Amino acid sequence: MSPRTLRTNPNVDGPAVVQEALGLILPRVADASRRRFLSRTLTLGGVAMLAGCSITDDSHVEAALVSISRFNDRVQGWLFDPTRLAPTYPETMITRPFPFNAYYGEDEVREVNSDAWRLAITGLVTDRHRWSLAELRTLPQAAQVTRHICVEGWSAIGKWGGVPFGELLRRVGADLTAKYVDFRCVDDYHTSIDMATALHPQTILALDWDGAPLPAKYGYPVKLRMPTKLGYKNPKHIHTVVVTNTYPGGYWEDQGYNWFGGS
Ligand SMILES: Nc1nc2c(c(=O)[nH]1)N[C@H]1C(S)=C(S)[C@@H](COP(=O)(O)O)O[C@H]1N2
Ligand SMILES: [Mo]
Repeated sequence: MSPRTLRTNPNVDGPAVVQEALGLILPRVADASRRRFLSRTLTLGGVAMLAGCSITDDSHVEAALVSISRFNDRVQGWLFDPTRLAPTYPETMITRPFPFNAYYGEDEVREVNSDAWRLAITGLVTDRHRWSLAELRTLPQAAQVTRHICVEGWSAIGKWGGVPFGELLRRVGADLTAKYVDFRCVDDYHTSIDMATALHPQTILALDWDGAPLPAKYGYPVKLRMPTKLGYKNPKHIHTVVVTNTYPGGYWEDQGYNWFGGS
């Protein structure tokens, strides 16, 4: 299936076409969370691509959806302005208590022993030194009060503090022209981001929540905080960072969530 140029026809009601297409496609998608995801993300361009497929063939529809999502990643990457800042809020607006979320319940939150923990930064970097929490605390720190948006339908304002991530990448001699930064977590969660977002001034390796060390449930010892991306792109309990040109995917991304995940 090849992407095609979409010319909009003034005689066609775009949103109605999307609605009609969804009515045909959604009943064929077995999984409820994928149905919800599709109904939020399918656009007229997506429908135009699907129109080239036989919607009675599941694998054909699946392939079309994956290619729409990849196309969407490229558009978001292209539209992303590396200097534009996400909104910040006064501390009085911090959501208390701040919600917890993970692919498991709060009773299964991982307890990490920070004496044994080290942060490995590997792949396309010159310094493969493994960082202790104390060493990360000696680096310049920044704080932000920003909004976290989860695709499950909630958002909350929090205050995170830590090391500007671009600063850390520069210190380890990372190849800043590499395409991806991959994050592996103590709970086996995994996600990855584009280099432009890794270097964004509001992307921080957070050590603190609300002025104190990150509580276990919010990702102790470190999480990556990016107000320019949706919640699932913000990994908690990180143990390894990999700078790479090989597409790394992620826990939710491999199940159909959009990879760029901008907010
Ligand atoms: N290691 C890890 N990081 C994760 C997740 C997870 O399950 N494991 N869930 C993601 C999702 S979907 C959300 S919304 C946020 C929730 O972060 P919070 O518990 O600080 O609100 O963490 C993200 N990072
Ligand atoms: Mo989320």
